[in-house]
Amino acid sequence: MGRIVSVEQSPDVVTVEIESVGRRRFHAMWLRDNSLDATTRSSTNGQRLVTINDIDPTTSVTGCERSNDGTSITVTFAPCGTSATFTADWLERHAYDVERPAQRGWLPPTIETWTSSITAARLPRASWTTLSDEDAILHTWLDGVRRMGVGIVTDLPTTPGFLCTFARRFGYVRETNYGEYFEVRSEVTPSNLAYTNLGLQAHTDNPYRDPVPTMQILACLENSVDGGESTVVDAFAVAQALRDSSPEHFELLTSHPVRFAYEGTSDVSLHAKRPIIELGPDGELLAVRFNNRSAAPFRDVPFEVMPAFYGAYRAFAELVDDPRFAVEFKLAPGEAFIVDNVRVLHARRAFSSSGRRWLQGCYVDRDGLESTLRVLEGR
Ligand code: NM2
Ligand code: OGA
Ligand code: ZN
Repeated sequence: MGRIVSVEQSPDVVTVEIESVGRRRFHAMWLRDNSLDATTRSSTNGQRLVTINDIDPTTSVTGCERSNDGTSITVTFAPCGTSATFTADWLERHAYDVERPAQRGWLPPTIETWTSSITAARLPRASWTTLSDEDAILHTWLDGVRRMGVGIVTDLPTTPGFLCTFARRFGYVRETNYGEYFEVRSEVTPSNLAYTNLGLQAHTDNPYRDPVPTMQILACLENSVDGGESTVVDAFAVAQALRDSSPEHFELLTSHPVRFAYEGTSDVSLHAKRPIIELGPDGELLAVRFNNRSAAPFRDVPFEVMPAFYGAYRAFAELVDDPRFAVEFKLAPGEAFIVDNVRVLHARRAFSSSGRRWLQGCYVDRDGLESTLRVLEGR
């Protein structure tokens, strides 16, 4: 942890020099708004007690004292007259006077993109026998899932619905029209092409839903068919590869929304309008939505741009199908995988009608998983 070696103040800005970090500037207004004193933040739950309108717009810094050991500074403000202490560690973690990625489609350092070379052996993997009651094992596995966007669990009971017990170990199940969980097996009158023995191109689930489910679990109860292998593809790696090889294609897919729809049963009509590659306002790569079965007619791309847009869509899809991005495995009964459903695509190979294949699936919200992980990390 860095020590504050020096501090300078002006009415508008406090500048701290943090050992082995560097110079970081903070505005008076920002420091006042983020004060951690008991009149600004509730000491029981940490929530802010004041609104921005409670803070004088002319707020300035009238004093700034460094503690003798350099672990904190205490800042005094006018005209309110309050003071607040900020630790070096807190200032370092919340600094905004930092270099930012220049390139659109950047990812935070918590994310590691991957391609086929990692192979299934290097996917985050844990056994339910230990994951179920050892927090250290859960912590390591969730950390891997956050970094890679995918994880495998083995030794799950093949009791129907057990995947929800697994999901509740770290998060909350997201119920949809498909149920709390759903049966994935070949049916005579399927309400969805997933419920057939056809191969499925790598895809994200439910892009026709807004908000889209952010995680999916698929658990295997039976698998004695020929075929039916599972594949996962890191669509963040694909999107960045597209950006690096054809920036104009990347630009097209990020700057025009497409439509997705599902109307597979008479009681459902789900529609959403979102880009295939979604960037945040600061250019961060946030989400990919890709599903050939539920793509609806695109009608938000101008007539003049549509041919180029199709070129970009095809270029992206060719990379999605390129084996150099795919990691393949075959689920055995008692095994399950989880994917970040706005990052990692999943596919399956077609399978024979001889033998039996039975998976169960459910959706989970990623924010709950990340919350559990932060708590395990000690925040
Ligand atoms: N199922 C498995 O998003 C999709 O339509 C893919 C979803 C039917 C819940 C399949
Ligand atoms: C799904 C799906 C894959 C499989 O149900 O969403 O993609 O292996 N299934 O059956
Ligand atoms: Zn799917």
